[in-house]
Amino acid sequence: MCTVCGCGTSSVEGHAHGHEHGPSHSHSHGHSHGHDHSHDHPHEHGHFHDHDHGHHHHHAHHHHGDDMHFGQGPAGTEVPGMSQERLIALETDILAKNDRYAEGNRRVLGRLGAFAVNLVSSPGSGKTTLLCKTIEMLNARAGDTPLAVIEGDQQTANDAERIRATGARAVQVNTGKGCHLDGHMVGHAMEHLEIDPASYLFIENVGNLVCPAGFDLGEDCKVAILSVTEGEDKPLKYPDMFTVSEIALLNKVDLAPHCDVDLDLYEANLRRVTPGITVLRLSARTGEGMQDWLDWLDQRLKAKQDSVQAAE
Ligand SMILES: Nc1nc2c(ncn2[C@@H]2O[C@H](COP(=O)(O)OP(=O)(O)OP(=O)(O)O)[C@@H](O)[C@H]2O)c(=O)[nH]1
Ligand SMILES: [Mg+2]
Repeated sequence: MCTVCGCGTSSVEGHAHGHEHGPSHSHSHGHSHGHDHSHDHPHEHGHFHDHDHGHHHHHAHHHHGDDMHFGQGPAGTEVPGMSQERLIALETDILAKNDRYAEGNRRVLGRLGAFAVNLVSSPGSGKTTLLCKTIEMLNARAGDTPLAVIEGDQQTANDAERIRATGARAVQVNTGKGCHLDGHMVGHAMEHLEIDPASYLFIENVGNLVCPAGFDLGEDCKVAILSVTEGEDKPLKYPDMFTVSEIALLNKVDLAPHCDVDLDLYEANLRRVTPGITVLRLSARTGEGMQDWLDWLDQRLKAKQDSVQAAE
């Protein structure tokens, strides 16, 4: 299950591969076999019962006036039929496994001096468009930096095809019912791509403003993409994604004149959630503001290489 949303999709948990050692194993996945692995679900059991709100069972939600809060127990979420203690134990187990894979990925990237970003956003804010424009701009300049892309979506290879159309290498990871990429999936995708030294690895996460925040992939940083059409209140409503992101890209500024949006308020709301966050306003469509993003990437790649060299 996803321990962030409790949605019952299997994740790093229980996968029968048995490799606890991170992604350095060398079995050759063709990624066409649908990973139909079977495992024991720890369902305790998530049936939808008609509960009578008598509160004799262990529900942790609170009523404040007419409002209800389901995230106030120690686990920060509720799954029907599962105790808060059981939820915390499951989450700890799943995230510990995920973190082992993520650490393996981070070691591989560290050895290569490659800089990896995890692009997170709600569906349709412009992650793939931004990546295509970024790749075009990187390719257009002299001495272009090698790069590779991991595309995460529930279904279809559309986004990987859009990336490949730019000439870049990309692998599509379909998560099925899964609502986020995890460290294990990214480890497989990295093996498949054979990441170049001193390169960029762009990871486009599943469009979802909630669950990807909880899963480390071994990336150097998370980049949150928002678009002007989504509304200024999104950082306040979905804060987790912004507290784990180092930089927020406010995309589709070309549409701002057509939307009832206050860009200064958008930015202020981001800073209310994450005071130190870098915010760049840009349009992946027109290219406005894109150079600042490329400069940020270059700076971060250089800093990574300096730290790799210092460690040698
Ligand atoms: N006007 C305008 N449209 C944009 C911009 N960036 C993306 N779009 C459009 O927004 C829509 C969604 O863009 P995508 O790049 O597919 O968004 P995504 O975040 O990758 O979507 P998912 O992968 O489905 O989550 C497309 O119609 C894009 O053409 C922009 O800067 N300006
Ligand atoms: Mg996309």
